[in-house]
Amino acid sequence: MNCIKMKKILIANRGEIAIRVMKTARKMGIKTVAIYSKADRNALHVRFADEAVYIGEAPSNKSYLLGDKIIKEAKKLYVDGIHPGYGFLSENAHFAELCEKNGIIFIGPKSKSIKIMGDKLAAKDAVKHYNIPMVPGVDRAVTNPKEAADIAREIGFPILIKASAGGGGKGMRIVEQEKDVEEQMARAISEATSAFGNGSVFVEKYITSPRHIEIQVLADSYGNTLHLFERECSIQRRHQKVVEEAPSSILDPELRKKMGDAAIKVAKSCDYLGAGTVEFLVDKNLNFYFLEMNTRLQVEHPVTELISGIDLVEQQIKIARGEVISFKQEDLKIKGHALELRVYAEDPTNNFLPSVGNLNIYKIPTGKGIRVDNGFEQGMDIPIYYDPMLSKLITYGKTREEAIQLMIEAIDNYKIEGVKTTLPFGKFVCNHEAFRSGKFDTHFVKNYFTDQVLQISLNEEAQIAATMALKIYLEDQQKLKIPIN
Ligand code: MV4
Repeated sequence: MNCIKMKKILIANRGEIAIRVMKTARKMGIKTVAIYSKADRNALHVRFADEAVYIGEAPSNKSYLLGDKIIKEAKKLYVDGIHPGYGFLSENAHFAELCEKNGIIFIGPKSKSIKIMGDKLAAKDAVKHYNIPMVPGVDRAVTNPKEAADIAREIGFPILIKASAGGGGKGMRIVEQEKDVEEQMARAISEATSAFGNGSVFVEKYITSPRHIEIQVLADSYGNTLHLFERECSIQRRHQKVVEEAPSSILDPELRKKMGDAAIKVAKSCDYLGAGTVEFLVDKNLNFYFLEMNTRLQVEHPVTELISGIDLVEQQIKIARGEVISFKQEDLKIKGHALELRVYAEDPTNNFLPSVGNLNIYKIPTGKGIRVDNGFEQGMDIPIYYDPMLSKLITYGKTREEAIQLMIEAIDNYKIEGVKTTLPFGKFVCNHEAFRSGKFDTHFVKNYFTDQVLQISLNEEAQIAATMALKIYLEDQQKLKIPIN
């Protein structure tokens, strides 16, 4: 085994994920370097690190996205490796390459894998000889609306026009009938051009009510690739995941093995290294289709850690320093059930508008089966410049019911004042019959959630609290009136 020195790493990120990575580094005896912007001078991740360097002004393009500057600082501090977290530079193939060129290990895949999987058509091309189930459609750019209409007639409506460079649903257009193909295609191309500087689009059959299920993979540099089961990510709002869980209630061991094997093949198709995620759609008949691969550690990785007992950051670091993965596929077993709620500083009763301000009160729930990956503390201001995620509330139980019950209690014990958060929304999901029964798809939020439902349940809660207070008050009054003689 050809092991590389890794005594000090720089975490090119902020918030909860920077702290999450530092915790494992510390556990492994590795020194940590934080970077920070002007808005994050007093942030928790800065204080958590062994050393910290100021990078620049608050906007991310003047700080957390400055690859050259970050590498320059890393070299000054004799850093051996850089962990990019998620977002920011994590899927920037150029940055990964720049690290290597400067003699710093990028804790992630090779830039070639990032480049391939960052382009959906290149990804389709890479996996085409691996017998991976794909959504019916074409695996090349389509520019002519007549051609798109021909394809649509062949695969049948509805179709989905997608941008090759796309992400987060941008440049995506559902087309129900032939007469709309031309107009929607023009829109998809123009949206993709302005959002990604790449107008390349392709056509797929639209899977109407799918579940979004992803498989966690790990690959070392000795050809060992394995999977750590699935995460159910169907509960999302406008392409932003809100609640994730592992395992998924719709997979049985047989389907889990099939999807796991397919995910491993996707990883192999691009010579993957480290931790990655392969996304699939699963339709009503439990057919699954490869969508894309995310070449980073994902936000929702904790649910996989809890059910597998594997520290994914530790694996990333070990793989990056040239170690062999020390366990085999057969050693891995799912134990228990984990749920994650993303706690955003957004107002769920007002269209999830970012709710920035000061965390006047901020008390995190604790207890058995509760994990909070957090980036904030009481008294802090939430900067307006970045993603407004405060923390991830994660629960773990023997069964799904237990994890859900723990989540409801943990939400009640999470005390936040000063900003509105998605905590009440999480409770709405956990109490919803469709979620509890496991009968939901990617349209859950759109189908069941309105500002009003939450307002009603929040009012009911306020009502109950007020009634309780009144009851206690009256009882106390009674006690006081009891004659002493
Ligand atoms: C699809 C699809 C249905 N059919 N592709 C959304 C973002 C991008 N990652 C792919 N997406 C989808 N692709 C076909 N052929 C439905 C979605 C989709 C979706 C996927 C995962 C999670 C949430 C979603 C919400 C709406 C649409």
